[in-house]
Amino acid sequence: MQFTTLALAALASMATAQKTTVVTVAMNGTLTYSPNNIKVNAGEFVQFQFTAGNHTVTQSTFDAPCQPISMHSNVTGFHSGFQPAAASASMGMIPTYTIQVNNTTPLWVYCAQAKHCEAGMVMVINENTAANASRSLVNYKSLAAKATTVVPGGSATTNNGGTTGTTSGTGSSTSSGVSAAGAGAVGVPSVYALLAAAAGAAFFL
Ligand SMILES: *[C@@H]1O[C@H](CO)[C@@H](O)[C@H](O)[C@H]1NC(C)=O
Ligand SMILES: *[C@@H]1O[C@H](CO)[C@@H](O)[C@H](O)[C@H]1NC(C)=O
Ligand SMILES: *[C@@H]1O[C@H](CO)[C@@H](O)[C@H](O)[C@H]1NC(C)=O
Ligand SMILES: *[C@@H]1O[C@H](CO)[C@@H](O)[C@H](O)[C@H]1NC(C)=O
Ligand SMILES: *[C@@H]1O[C@H](CO)[C@@H](O)[C@H](O)[C@H]1NC(C)=O
Ligand SMILES: [Cu+2]
Repeated sequence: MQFTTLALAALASMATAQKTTVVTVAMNGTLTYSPNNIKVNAGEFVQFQFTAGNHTVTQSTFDAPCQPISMHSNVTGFHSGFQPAAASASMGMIPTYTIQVNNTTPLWVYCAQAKHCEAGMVMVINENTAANASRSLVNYKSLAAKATTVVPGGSATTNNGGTTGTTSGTGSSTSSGVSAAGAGAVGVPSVYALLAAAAGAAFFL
């Protein structure tokens, strides 16, 4: 965990003036996003770090949790694709997925793996219960418990709306991603992931 903190601190200071908020996926192997309720200013980044298991970060509407936002609106939304942590762990790295938040409209997020969403593996960026008291994380989670998970595109490899990469303290890194329009989010140039890895290397050589 230490190297990712350092890499992210370096990313925030070196790669961009915009703040990056880190969300740990599957901390301690649990079906969680930590933290699961964050405030992000327009233009800032959120980096999801997949520490265990084989999970996704996928956008839904509030009213239809566990299903791609594109099924229930004309928004494409973001989807990390499945990110198996073990494959990268053998190289001392973890997969990451980074989105840029365009505005403060609430972004509802779930994991599209098996029944993780039903089990409560959900989160919100910019919850706004002042605008609508019903649209809380607690209520989203309740709806999720009764929902049926759908994988975007029915594919295990779809990836849009952000940038995938790996973060490590070893100095070696790979980064690739596909950018696509998403509600309140936009892809991040892959240079960020590469700079983060390089910065981490500086601390650990
Ligand atoms: C992970 O483990 C640490 C140490 O036991 C604990 O403090 C933390 O709450 C756990 N986090 C989750 C999400 O389970
Ligand atoms: C991750 O999960 C997806 C969807 O269930 C599956 O297709 C893929 O094979 C899994 N990857 C690994 C490495 O287990
Ligand atoms: C998308 O949907 C919103 C409302 O749901 C509507 O205002 C907007 O015009 C639609 N955009 C397109 C391109 O269809
Ligand atoms: C508040 O959110 C709920 C759940 O999405 C929705 O049914 C309701 O219409 C919303 N209320 C207003 C005033 O938009
Ligand atoms: C987010 O920003 C990108 C690039 O500026 C834009 O294409 C996209 O439409 C924006 N999304 C929203 C919901 O405004
Ligand atoms: Cu999951």
